[in-house]
Amino acid sequence: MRKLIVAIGIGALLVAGPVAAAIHNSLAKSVPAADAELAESPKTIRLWFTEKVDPKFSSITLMRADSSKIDTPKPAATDDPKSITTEVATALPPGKYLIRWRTAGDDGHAVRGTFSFKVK
Ligand SMILES: [Cu+2]
Repeated sequence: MRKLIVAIGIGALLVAGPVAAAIHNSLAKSVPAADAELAESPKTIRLWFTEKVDPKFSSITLMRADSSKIDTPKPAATDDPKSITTEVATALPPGKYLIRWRTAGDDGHAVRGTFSFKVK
């Protein structure tokens, strides 16, 4: 009996594992887009996720290529509950920039990621 229960438990894990991973919140798109080459410095950064996000539990960090931070306000809500935004107060000189984001999904799991864009 015990072996059967263990077998069922392992079976349930095998089934649930990939499904649970697939339903984690993730980044759907962004402006600037990943690997974008912009003619002008962006005035805002906006991220769209696959699930609703709470700006209070989210961060958007803008960095230069050397990982030094550029101050941006705390992320704000938008008209879309799956999207958050922040402002870029000063014009970015030509170069490569990184956006590091962090948020949580409906299940409370923290998710994070990084992408880059260029200002020409
Ligand atoms: Cu999750």
